[in-house]
Amino acid sequence: MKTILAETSRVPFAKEVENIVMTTPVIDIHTHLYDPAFKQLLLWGIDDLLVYHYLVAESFRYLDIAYEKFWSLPKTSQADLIWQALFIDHSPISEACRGVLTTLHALGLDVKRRDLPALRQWFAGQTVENYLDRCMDLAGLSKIYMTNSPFDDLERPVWEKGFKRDDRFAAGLRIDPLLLAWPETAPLLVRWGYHVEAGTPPQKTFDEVRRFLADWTRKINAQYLMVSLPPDFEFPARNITTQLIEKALLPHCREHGLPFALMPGVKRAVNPQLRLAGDGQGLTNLQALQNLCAGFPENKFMATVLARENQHELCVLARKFRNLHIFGCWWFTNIPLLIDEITRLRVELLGLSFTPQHSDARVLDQVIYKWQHSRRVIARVLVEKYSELAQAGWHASTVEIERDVKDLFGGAFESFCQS
Ligand code: FIX
Ligand code: ZN
Repeated sequence: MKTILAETSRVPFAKEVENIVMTTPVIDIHTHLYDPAFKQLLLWGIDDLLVYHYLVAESFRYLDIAYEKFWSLPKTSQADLIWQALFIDHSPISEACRGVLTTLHALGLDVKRRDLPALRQWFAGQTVENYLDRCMDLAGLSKIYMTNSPFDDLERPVWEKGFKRDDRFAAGLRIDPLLLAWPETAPLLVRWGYHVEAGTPPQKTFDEVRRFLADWTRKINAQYLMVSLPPDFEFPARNITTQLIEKALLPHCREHGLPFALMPGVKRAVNPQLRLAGDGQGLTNLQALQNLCAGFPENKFMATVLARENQHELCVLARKFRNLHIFGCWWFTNIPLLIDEITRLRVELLGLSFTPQHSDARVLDQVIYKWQHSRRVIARVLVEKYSELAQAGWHASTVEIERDVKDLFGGAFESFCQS
């Protein structure tokens, strides 16, 4: 690796490629951030950075406090424990810890003082409006896709009441409970006026689910529908999940021209005591995705997979199906080692027709580190690829490199959505 880096940094246009990758605006196509109109749902600041579930999981490698005791503490006390365990008692070299430091450093804060109260004081002086501009600017973001769930009791009332939207935020309609917990979700739909009660003929039930999806697609102006799935997801299969997909979701997506984004590979609550930090991952049988892409050529699918071992198979699937757009290095794969490997794999098999990264940020400030770190890795891969072309006598012009990077950073995704 050292040799490759040394060689590529001598390439005459390496600086130019790096500069383009570091400065091209990005469309962040999947986050858990909110339009500021959602008030407290948009998390930001040092305490939320520290209690991020990635850091909670890591801190319990060192903490010996009972899980329930930890959860009973106020957020600042949880953050104190995490800071002490992950930043003071040990050097913060994991990707998620390093991310906190990259973020603070980019904001101009002095991290080497290791002074948590001083950091808190600085954040107390910020206002969300200015801070949002600052974070988007430092991350180089032009647009942020939210994860919007009608099943979220804090989020739903805000949509129902209505608000003036910030046009930098786009909506993704998230439907996990609909597809994965039908027995609990059906009564909710009934309560909201959709006729899916027991005894309703199946076709009428699916029509009513479509009416629900259409109402929410319109209400939030959804740009795609999204679900995360367990590794054992199968399609086709004899169960309600696959029936809802085939008879309600896919017809809805076709009618509205919207992609259906699947995120397979998550094992929810492997350790429930860790709450949000307790999810794991597993290998998915991607035959299900192949069956969807092949069986429904009029539908558009997006996919990111959690297992490293699924990445190659996913790339090969994308080569076979142009109705599949693959994206992001999701969650446990969002570490430099795997971003490098997965981006290389994708470039070598797919050229530029994919979206290498999304941030999955849950705390606004995280977009700074997630994008700075990923941009550096993507730049390294691209410098190498353009220099290999140069060795073959093909010199990419500045305009061509800018075009390519724009595609990787949201252009290819938008074209796919519009196709
Ligand atoms: O399902 C998802 O969208 C996941 O990204 C999250 O549930 C997960 O908790 C996360 O934050 C990963 O980065
Ligand atoms: Zn997510």
